[in-house]
Amino acid sequence: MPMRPLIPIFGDQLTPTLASLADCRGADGVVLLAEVDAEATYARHHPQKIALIFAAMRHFAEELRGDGWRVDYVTLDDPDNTGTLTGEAERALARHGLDAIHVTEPGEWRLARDIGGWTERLGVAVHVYTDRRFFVSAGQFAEWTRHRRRLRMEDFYRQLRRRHTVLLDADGGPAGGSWNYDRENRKPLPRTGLALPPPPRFTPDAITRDVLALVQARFGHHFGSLDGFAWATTRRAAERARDHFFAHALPSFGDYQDAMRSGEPWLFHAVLSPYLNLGLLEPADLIERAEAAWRGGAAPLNAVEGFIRQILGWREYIRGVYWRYMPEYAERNALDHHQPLPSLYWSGETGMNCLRETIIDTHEHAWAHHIQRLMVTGNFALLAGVEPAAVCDWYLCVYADAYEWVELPNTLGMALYADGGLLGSKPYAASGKYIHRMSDYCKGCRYNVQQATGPDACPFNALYWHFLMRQRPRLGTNQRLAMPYRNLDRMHPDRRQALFERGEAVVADPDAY
Ligand code: FAD
Ligand code: DLZ
Ligand code: SF4
Repeated sequence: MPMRPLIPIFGDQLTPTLASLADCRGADGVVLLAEVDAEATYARHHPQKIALIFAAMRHFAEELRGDGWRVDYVTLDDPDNTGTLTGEAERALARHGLDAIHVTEPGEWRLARDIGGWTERLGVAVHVYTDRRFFVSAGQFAEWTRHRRRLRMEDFYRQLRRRHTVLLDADGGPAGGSWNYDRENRKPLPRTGLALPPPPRFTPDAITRDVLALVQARFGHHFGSLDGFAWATTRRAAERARDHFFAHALPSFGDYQDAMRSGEPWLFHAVLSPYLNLGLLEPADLIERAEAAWRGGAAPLNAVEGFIRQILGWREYIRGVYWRYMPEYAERNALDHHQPLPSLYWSGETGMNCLRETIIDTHEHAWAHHIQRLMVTGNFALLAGVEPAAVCDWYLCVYADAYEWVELPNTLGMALYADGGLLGSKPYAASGKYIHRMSDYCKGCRYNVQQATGPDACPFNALYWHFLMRQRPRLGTNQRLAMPYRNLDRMHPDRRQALFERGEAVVADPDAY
């Protein structure tokens, strides 16, 4: 008798060409999608994130049925729902009399560990497929790290450009003569005269409205508002979001990638990570389209190269780091930081306007763009010495695109330097000067960004110097910090002392600021 497989599809595997689906085409199997309490609560996800995932899962089930698959969909409010993916796989095997499981590797270590126990627990053969939506498998990345002292994203990215013939000129060199155009991509927004593209927003259909009601009832108490939910929840709508980005934002994406503006969370960003991470969009397709936009004259090279680097470079590299170093990676705390996460991260109640604006965006949209995540909330947590695990938990909860494989290395490694420099050659620590240069936040702030001490001084300023002083034993020999340490040494001792004292006060009670 041929095997009849159960094909479980997790909430971030909503891709019709997924390996387990492609390879089981024609088998007399059953696809299982299950909304389960364990996944919805292992972090206190933003309600918009849960609603996006459930609504996209329900639409994907319809898509698969339309494509001829036999689909079993378990809703969260099904009275027999066991609340875990393992429990639902067990029930589905029995319900349909199936005798094997074919599953694509999950995005998180925690779930991979559970699946590792399925053969014994469920008594059937379990075939785990490599997730072919990524360019580089965990094994290939591990191989790349062998014999390397430093894991430079740039080296990795260039190798992938060559291997997949992306943005190359006729003789195999980088298009336009340079591998990286980042130096052209650090412009603040001009004060006037620049029209921002309208953000693509989608009106919820009946399926999504049902999910919104369910999520409001079950998870409405989590951090975050459901009111403005306007995410795409079908593949077709996600493709419209993609097309909108290419038509309206890509040409200026590079120039203003690092800029921030009050009340404007979207700017020229793609805002495609939630769809990419769910599987509604595919990275290879975005890369091809971006390159075609440049070759067709629709977007400049600095924008297109920057965009492709995020997807082919950073996204793959981050995932590689996650699988290479988990589970130990999640425990790292190289700077020995132990402060609790300030309450302001949940309440948004703070006089520091940059933090307040970023947290309001996050609360309203389950979204903030990269520089807000890195240089505002991330930078403050780093400078204030917050325990990395607490910061990582916050990021995993609050963003619509957050899955541990991508959230953890970005937060623990890139923003907090808690991996001791595996990901970055120096901490992304910055004073208020950086935020002032790249945004208009300081204009509306009760603090004065030009001051470093005194009651009205921008707290980031003293915190920055305080961070350098207290971390000197660990960071003092870092060549990339030589200049700020020289500046610190040139300061009058009284000034150093005043900065240190104000830094101590902010670290002791960040919520008072
Ligand atoms: P664009 O800038 O347009 O980039 C295009 C795509 O490239 C993105 O959609 C995304 O899929 C990918 N990408 C870009 N930067 C990164 C990166 N650093 N790592 C991995 N992929 C990247 N991204 C997530 O997808 N999920 C997270 O949970 C997440 N947590 C983060 C936490 C912190 C502290 C920081 C600093 C960054 C985090 N990022 C995360 C990376 C990045 O901020 C988002 O991917 C980006 O803001 C998505 O916006 P976009 O689609 O407009 O990206
Ligand atoms: C994040 C999430 C949530 C909130 N709910 C579900 C769910 O009910 N069912 C499901 O299959 N997946 C869900 N997910 C996504 C999973 O957490 C994700 O697949 C794993 O963490 C691996 O990345
Ligand atoms: Fe943020 Fe300081 Fe500027 Fe206020 S003055 S917005 S706290 S950087």
